[in-house]
Amino acid sequence: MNINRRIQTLDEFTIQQMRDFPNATGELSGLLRDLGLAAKRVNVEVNKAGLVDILGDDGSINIQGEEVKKMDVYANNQFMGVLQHGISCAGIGSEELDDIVVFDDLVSNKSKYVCLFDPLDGSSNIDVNVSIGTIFSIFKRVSELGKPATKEDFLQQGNKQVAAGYVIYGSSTMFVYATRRGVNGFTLDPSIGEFCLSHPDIKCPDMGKIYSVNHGNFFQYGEAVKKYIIACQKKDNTSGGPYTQRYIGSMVADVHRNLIKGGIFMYPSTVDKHKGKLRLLYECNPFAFIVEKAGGLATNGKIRILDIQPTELHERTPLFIGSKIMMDELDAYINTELKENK
Ligand code: AHM
Ligand code: MG
Repeated sequence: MNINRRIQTLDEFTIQQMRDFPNATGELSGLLRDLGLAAKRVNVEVNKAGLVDILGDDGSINIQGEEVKKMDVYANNQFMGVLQHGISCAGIGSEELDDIVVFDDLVSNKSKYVCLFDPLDGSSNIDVNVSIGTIFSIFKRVSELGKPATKEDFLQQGNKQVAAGYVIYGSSTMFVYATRRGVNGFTLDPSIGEFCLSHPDIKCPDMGKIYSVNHGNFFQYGEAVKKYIIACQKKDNTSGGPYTQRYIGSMVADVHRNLIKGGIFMYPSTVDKHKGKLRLLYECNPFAFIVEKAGGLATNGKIRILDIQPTELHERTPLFIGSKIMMDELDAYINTELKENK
């Protein structure tokens, strides 16, 4: 081990970034620090999931009509709790909660940021020891500072995000976040309990060999998507051979892998679900921001995810996201279908 090697923790990194902007107030660093703290607490419990009683369903049904796992509730409470007791967030929206929670106290009302999160995405995978994650999105408020945050603060286009990120609870635990200055990844060093900069300035390769989609839904997808999936399996595509199919069913793990290695992840609309499954505010917007900042693309098949004007907190959207050249290939199939249907 090289003992002279300088390790930079998440907190040191965000403070370092702040030093480049002498007018910065430190609120965003504070918010990221709070999120990092909640992530560490959730990580401890996720790692014990196979051992303790906390594992399993809590029996209730969330706003999306899905069964809630106990760990979802725990993670939601941790993220909401640290942000509420911190001084950098005016309110939150969570995939687990019906409505926004506005903190509405003297300190929080002065905070300029609001945060949306999916506290534990892919939680149906907890019971089988597959990686899961937390996804978050941070906006600057549009409402008046000094007053409570409003719904408009949360229903902003994704291109207004100030920062977005995710935590992956996997073979190691990582905290990855993006600002307009780029994407950086930090791996949790359990021996010191700190996220340490391990993946500076992440770039999504322009081309990859991985396509990720739920093949079980193949016959429910639109014609263009079906044709693209078939093309992914042919010998003569852009990479010069069939792509590799990888789909865990845990978006954080699937998109994280494709971000690092290059690839495309798709959750298209189906015959039954015209808007797909994934939520714009808690899953698609943050990942679209991260992947675009890393040089990739994200659309709903028609427009950029980041240009969608949300109208509801829990709205869903089809999602196509990943390496630029693979996204362009898909786009060509979608455009051909559009022309044929004119
Ligand atoms: P969740 O928010 O209820 O955990 O669902 C989201 C997850 C994503 O992580 C994953 O990509 C997707 O659902 C998988 O869905 P499917 O099983 O339909 O392919
Ligand atoms: Mg989710």
